[in-house]
Amino acid sequence: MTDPRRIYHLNSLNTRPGCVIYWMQRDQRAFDNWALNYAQERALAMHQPLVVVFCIVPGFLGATIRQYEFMIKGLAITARKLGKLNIPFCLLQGLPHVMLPGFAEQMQAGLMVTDFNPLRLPMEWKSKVAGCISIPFHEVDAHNILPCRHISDKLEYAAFTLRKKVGHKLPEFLTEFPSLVRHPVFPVFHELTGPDWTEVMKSLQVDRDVPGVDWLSPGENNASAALIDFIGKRLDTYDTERNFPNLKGQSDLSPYLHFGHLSAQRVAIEIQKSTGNPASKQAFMEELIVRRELADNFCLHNPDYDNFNGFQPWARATLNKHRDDPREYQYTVAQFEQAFTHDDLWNAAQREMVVTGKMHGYMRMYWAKKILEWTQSPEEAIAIAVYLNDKFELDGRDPNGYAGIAWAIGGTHDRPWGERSIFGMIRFMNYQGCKRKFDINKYIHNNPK
Ligand code: FAD
Ligand code: FO1
Repeated sequence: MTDPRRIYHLNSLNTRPGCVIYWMQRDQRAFDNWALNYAQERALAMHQPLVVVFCIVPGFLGATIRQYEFMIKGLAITARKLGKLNIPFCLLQGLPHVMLPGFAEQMQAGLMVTDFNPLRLPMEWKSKVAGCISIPFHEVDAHNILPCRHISDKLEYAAFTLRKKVGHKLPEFLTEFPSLVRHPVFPVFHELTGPDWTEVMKSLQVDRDVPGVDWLSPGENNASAALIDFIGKRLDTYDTERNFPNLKGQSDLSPYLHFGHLSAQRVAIEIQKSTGNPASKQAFMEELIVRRELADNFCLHNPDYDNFNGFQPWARATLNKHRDDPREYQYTVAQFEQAFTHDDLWNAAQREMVVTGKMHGYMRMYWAKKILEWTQSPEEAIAIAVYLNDKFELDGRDPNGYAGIAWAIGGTHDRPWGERSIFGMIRFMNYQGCKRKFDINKYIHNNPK
């Protein structure tokens, strides 16, 4: 059974007999998906059909054809898996509150289930849908191992405050998943022909200037293969190699985790079972559980997660104090986007993101901090960092990104450091520091103009 602490009622209506709809958004997978498991539990209890629906909304937070192609190819794979389990997958195109009420009527639904997402736009979608439907509407946290709404009811100050809450509760939630069963009831009325995926891709109204990437393939199967590959080949050196941009020390799982092709809980279960180097396992679980779930907590409890007002008071004060400090360099968003700065290392990081759709984690810190240094204000810096991150990163438009940018530019989840110009007491990083840490010429050479 799905742990009730994962479930949040978006309205207070009681379930009535009828088809159960899972409105899939963030957790785009058939397996290891608590929201889908819960929807099936409820449908089986009422001997009702179960239907999965996804609403394609063009232009989501600046996403381009790069991210939509990755997402849609992944959805097609999940749709096939669901079809084999007698669970139809329906694709709607348009705003959820416009499309879903009619769909629920048509399906004579008795319950709508959706997954958890702390971002402003998906939350707005949900409250609008809740206002337009007359059936119970339940949200299930299928993204976090420890349900975000349950593990903390406030904005956590830093990793150590959340880690304390995660620590002793983890075994309660880090459990195996129940398996989906072949659904015994199929909706009798509704021509449930699968979507025409080619047509969907062709008709999408999105920016088509950012090419897709070919170094990783989308969908649940490729995500599971990537996890097995990481555990087998790179987990052991994660703690010593993950922060070196010239090494392939990270897992490269973030695009799969972002689109929900892979469950973080599945990752944690498999890492825990592995016989790898304990220091690496611990380091990885810290990032996967504490850092990642801290980002969801940040976005859920901080409405200004993507702007200056969302910084801690100490950070706003120190950045205000240094607001008028002279900037030795200053660039426009176009110059940043074209990697036209004076700094060859920063330009290489920008090119890595533009070309591959995934900048190395260590370089993301340097990259964002230099945008603060080379723009007129922290507000402009955040706007540019969010714009570029969400346009080019496969894993962009994610709480991890907003928390990462707030950390780099506004000291979120960090502490004050020695005061200096422009940064004030926000942690500083510089070219020399990178030069001392790794072979920057090799990194620059690996990300050519
Ligand atoms: P690994 O090191 O293998 O980590 C495994 C998983 O742990 C990641 O997939 C992620 O889910 C989680 N994780 C690791 N580091 C962090 C972190 N610092 N914060 C939160 N979760 C973490 N992450 C995104 O998913 N999307 C973004 O748009 C994004 N933008 C960032 C911007 C800046 C300025 C900074 C400083 C960080 C950003 N991050 C972002 C966080 C982190 O850099 C990436 O999650 C990581 O590099 C993804 O690569 P990986 O999966 O190979 O990481
Ligand atoms: N969620 C949807 O429900 N519909 C969409 O059309 C959609 C597009 C999209 C494009 C890029 C991207 O990175 C995410 C997108 N999402 C969409 C949301 C995504 O599944 C997550 O809910 C959010 O990114 C939060 O992590």
